[in-house]
Amino acid sequence: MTIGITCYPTFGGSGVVATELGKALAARGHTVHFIAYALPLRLEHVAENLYFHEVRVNTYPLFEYPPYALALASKMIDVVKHEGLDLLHVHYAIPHATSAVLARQILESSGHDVPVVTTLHGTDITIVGKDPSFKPVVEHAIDASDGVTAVSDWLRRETCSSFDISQEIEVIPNFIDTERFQRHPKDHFKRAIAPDGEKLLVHVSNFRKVKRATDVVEVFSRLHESGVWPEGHPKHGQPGGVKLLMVGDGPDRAASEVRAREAGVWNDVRFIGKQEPVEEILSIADLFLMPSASETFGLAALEAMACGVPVVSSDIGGLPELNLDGVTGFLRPLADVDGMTEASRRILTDPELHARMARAARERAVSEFELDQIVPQYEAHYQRVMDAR
Ligand code: GMT
Repeated sequence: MTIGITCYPTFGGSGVVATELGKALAARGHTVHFIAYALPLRLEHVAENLYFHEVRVNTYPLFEYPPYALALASKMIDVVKHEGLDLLHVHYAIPHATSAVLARQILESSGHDVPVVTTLHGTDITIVGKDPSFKPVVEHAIDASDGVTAVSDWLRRETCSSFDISQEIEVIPNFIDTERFQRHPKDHFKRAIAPDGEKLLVHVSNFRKVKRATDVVEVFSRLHESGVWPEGHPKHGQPGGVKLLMVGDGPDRAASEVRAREAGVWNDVRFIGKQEPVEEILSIADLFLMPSASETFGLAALEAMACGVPVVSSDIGGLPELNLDGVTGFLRPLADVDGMTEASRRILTDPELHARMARAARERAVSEFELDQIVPQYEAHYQRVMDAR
């Protein structure tokens, strides 16, 4: 197949999933054309069947808001016509699905038939999509798509209950390359970060409000205060025994830094900004914290699990479909900082429990979310959509 993929190229999990999917489809012999305003971050290698088309929006004094959705639709039309696309697959409904539906309609008049598949990722439904300023347009884009997928069953249910749609939604979960995301031997790195054998907690996000990054610092401060040095360690009973790595950047980073200073744990926390490759950091982690207020899937937690890192997360959205309570980590109610602290302490102070959860996390990533299992589900979805037209 020749497939056009549109996504947000520089921010968020939806762009990561779209890019990894495009690369995987190309590796399986399809031709993939990315159509976006910038080169997707993880599209780091060139291949003969992988193309990138940049959407440029010309500015004009009249345009207080440059009409990106229209420029995107025009670029889609151009790529369909000249590259012979069989299908457009857009990630994140706003405005990508609307642009694709418009492009399809315009193309019909010139005899081109290009079905549109929309993948819903999260905030395009849960936060932005429900906003009255977008809702009717999102509703239309979902219903007018030829196929719609959602990254978790929770998101499918949420979409069906929030919008007046008749479209069927297929759940195709996020996936991971478990070759890349596995525990790599990085002992020297671990010793540099935690020289006294401290346990290392890791948080990776874009530090948007929904990620509740300050809760991560809160949980860490409480663990730090009462100490998790193991029995027999010379510092047993004293504060500390834990370090925290905060990976990524965004609006709440400053507030999290302030909280770490106020709590007096600054010297044991490192904010290291956006990092690639994140699997090297996850390879030295003992615990991953995801206290999000909204998470349709939690790709960052899956990346941690694939690296054999137990996860303590909130029990909202699609997280219970990923992180199994008491098996791959613990789930605690939203904002339950005390509960998350105690859950973390249990994992960090019980080597046998930690080993069991680490093993289960890796096994679950491999058995349920491996790229080679999930990508064929998209291929089958494409085929069904094309056959139905
Ligand atoms: O998490 C973000 O802030 C970015 C956002 C996006 O759409 O780019 O991520 C959403 O999609 C990811 C990939 O499907 C999911 O793993 C995330 O859970 C989801 N984020 C939220 O629902 C907040």
